[in-house]
Amino acid sequence: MLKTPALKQVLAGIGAGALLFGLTACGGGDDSGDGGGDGLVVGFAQVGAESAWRTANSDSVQSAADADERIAELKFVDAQQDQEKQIEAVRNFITQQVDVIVLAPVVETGWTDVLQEAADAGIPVVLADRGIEAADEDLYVTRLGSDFTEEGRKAGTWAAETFAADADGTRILELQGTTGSAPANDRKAGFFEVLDAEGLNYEIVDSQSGNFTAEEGKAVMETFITTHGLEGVDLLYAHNDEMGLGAIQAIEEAGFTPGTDIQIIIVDGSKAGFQAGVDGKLNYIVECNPVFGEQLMDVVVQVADGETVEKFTPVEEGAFDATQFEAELPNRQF
Ligand code: GYE
Repeated sequence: MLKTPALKQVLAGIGAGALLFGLTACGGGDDSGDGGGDGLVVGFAQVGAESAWRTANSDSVQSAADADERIAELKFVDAQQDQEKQIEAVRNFITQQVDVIVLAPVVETGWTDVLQEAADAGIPVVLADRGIEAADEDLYVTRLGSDFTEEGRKAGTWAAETFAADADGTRILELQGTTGSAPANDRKAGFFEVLDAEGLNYEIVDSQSGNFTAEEGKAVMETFITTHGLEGVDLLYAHNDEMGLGAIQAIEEAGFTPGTDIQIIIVDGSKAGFQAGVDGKLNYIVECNPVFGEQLMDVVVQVADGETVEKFTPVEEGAFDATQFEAELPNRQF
């Protein structure tokens, strides 16, 4: 059977054809779940591969499933940041009667119908990473992931302290994540909540989505520079590393010095992000931790067993300023 980790790893290593053969040989089929005690079949509809964070998250989940004797198979779908593809993946998981569906929803809205279909089929849904709108809270069992609002607050706290003495007002550019995604909505809300609470005198010069990618982050930053110039702009708040790193390129290409001419905050904390910090090109990093695969497998098993779980389990995270970048860089896992 696929229960021994060693065999599963071998099967994973030699590809899908062999994996199908392995399942067939075990008497399971691609179309039948396995709730009978031989290990769980889990469907995972992942957002995409848009960032180092995401790649690390996919690796963490896949290797935790491979190593976990309680998991017979993880069916992994990369939805390329497209909600339609995710909905299709969830529908396929329902048809295949998987034991548990794990969904990292690309955006917060538009899930009611497909999640109701999963509920009607008796298949529990676990949200990993991103959340969905509160109105659909009954349609999933639990969410394991970051507290994005808290991440935004950490960024806001640093900005409010750093610019407290900025008498003529702090001029801010914002690169938002994917429009309608939980981390974009919540990182924005938490950030400005703190700036308002602290009474910072600020102005949002511009705020656009860079869709969490380096390419779009760079392109949007180029537009910001063309439209507004950078003179007198104090701060760039980028909702993830990739967009911040793309923006740094745009800033350099326009002849400015990132980290000095304009201060920069990023969220995630990849190796590349910390390296840019060590190089003096950015000023504050809010950590977002993607390495929760093992924790996720525990939750999946608890949910499959019908145990009561918390509605939300936050992943623990920190934040780092310039005095900490160098010491922290070797600790980064992605
Ligand atoms: O910050 C970003 C990725 O949902 C927390 O998605 C995740 C975010 C992460 O594209 O890099």
